[in-house]
Amino acid sequence: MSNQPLSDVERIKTASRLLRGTLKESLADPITGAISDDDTQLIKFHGSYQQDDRDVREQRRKQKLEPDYQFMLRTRLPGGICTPEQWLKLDELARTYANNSLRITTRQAFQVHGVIKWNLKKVIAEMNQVMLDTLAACGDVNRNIMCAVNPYRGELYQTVTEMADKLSLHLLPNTSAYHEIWLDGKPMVTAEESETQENEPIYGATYLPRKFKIAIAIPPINDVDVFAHDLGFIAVVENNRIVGYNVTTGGGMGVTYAMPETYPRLANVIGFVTPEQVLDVAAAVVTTQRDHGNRSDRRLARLKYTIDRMGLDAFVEEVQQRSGIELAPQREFTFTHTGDQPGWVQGDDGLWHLTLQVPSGRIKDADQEQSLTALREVAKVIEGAEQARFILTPNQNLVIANIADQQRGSIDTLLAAHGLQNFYQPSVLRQHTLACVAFPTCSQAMAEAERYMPAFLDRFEGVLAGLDLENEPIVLRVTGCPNGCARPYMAEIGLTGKAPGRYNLYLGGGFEGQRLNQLYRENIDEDSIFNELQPLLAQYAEQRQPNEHFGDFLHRLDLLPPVKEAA
Ligand code: SRM
Ligand code: SF4
Repeated sequence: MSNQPLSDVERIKTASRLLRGTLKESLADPITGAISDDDTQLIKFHGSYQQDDRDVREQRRKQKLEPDYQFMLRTRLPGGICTPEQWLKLDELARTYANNSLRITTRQAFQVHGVIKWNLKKVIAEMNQVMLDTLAACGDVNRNIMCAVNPYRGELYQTVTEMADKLSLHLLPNTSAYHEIWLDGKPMVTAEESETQENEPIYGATYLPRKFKIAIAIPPINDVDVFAHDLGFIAVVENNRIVGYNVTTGGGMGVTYAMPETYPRLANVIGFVTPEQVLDVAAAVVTTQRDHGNRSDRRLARLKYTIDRMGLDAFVEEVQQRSGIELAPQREFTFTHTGDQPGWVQGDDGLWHLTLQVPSGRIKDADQEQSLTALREVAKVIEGAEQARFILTPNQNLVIANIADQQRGSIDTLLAAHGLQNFYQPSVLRQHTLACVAFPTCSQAMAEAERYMPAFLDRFEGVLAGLDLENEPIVLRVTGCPNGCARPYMAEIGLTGKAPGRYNLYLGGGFEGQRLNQLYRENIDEDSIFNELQPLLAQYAEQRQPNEHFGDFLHRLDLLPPVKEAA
């Protein structure tokens, strides 16, 4: 561990009395739409970020008004699964208290944006009425657990989603602060007692040095991007039963441009565990990071840096000692792709599942496509069906799951009536594209992402069509900054925002999510992006081998610059 002084966030966590801070006082303060600086760090653990509308920031500054403060709320939703009743509640909250949209995140959660301070408590309390919470959706704790989305695989799917639930509960903060602050729960302990009588058996009083992320994959589909996670479990299936999991650790995306010592990293496979061993191994990885992670510099605090500092062998040894479990040798696995397949598919049990491709995960009523209304109507239709579920995918898409044959027609009719035909049959490019939120809500955005996609994709589709490449799947991911919220460093083509209208271009990631891409050009505008891509794509069109992906092609022909050894 570092000898440097602790970061300010560590001070705030230490003083917070297990995440209480002065949040109650901040919420009650009538003078401002903001909360105190320290509380802006603590509220993340409760699933919210203080933001302001960046589109009007300058105008309000000129008018000498405080920024247009508002809050984003993110749900904890293991595996992205919710009931039609929960959907209807979120839809109502989005229209009553937020910006008339629901956002499916790249980690299978919902976000609502634009909630003002005075409504925050109401929104969380109403979510609670339908058994939804936002606890630990952000902050230095384990975040929403991602889980493969394949409801058509019956029992296998049920097994992994149950595991995601168990992991989420096992690693949930123990503090009753959430209950007290948002749900008017009676304080279980007084402020003074909280330090001695309430404890966090896994996290301790200062939680983790940094965020922590877990995913569960079922090969051959790597929809969860398991190698981008701090901790991952790859299901090993024998005779249609999950006999255990290969364990992966040390993945992560975030980079700080000015700090060459920061880097994206693919997780390492460290061994195999049985289903009974999963919780203990997960807790051992979490507590190893808790005790060995960097608490001085948050930019170097993720598990990937802890592992590289300790050395992988020493890290694995520590995990084995803490859990009392010796990891078995890893089993074989093969991944074929990361994305989702839109359209209807029938499951092992005869029920039907419809995957809809939702552009950048944004559900809203636009002129042509009214997805907010359409999905509200669908939720009403399937509300009575006990098994029906909505499942958010790691690719910002949506599955309407467990639908009886006789209900398919009415769902199709409703979606068509609201202009969602393209959600069934997006272009091949759009099917493999992710974009983060970025402007106007994200405080970190340097360039547009979600809002830029429609125009960028139109132009890109034109380029691909001109080369007869419109049916070649190419993974494209765009973010407004180097934090990597759409996992751009795993993409065959990745763009990360540098300044308004300017991006870094990364090329050569693996279609299966098992290879990082490489920085190809820095700080270029849209014309330059296409000037760079055009000749490479033209060469790909001419010289690719059957079924060869663009990223693999760039590597085979040695068209990429040498990798800089970040670590
Ligand atoms: Fe993220 C911060 C949005 C998935 C890496 N991310 C943010 C914040 C909260 C900005 C901030 O700090 O003020 C963004 C809020 C924007 C907004 O207005 O909504 C934000 N991240 C998102 C979402 C909504 C992107 C999306 O378009 O879906 C995703 C929410 C996931 C969820 O439901 O929990 C989201 N973020 C990711 C991912 C992808 C993943 O986890 O699979 C990553 C890369 C993987 C990783 O963590 O290594 C990611 N977000 C970051 C980072 C960089 C972390 C790092 O290690 O350097 C930050 C900045 C930070 O933590 O300081 C960040
Ligand atoms: Fe914001 Fe950057 Fe994440 Fe995009 S990648 S949502 S711009 S933090």
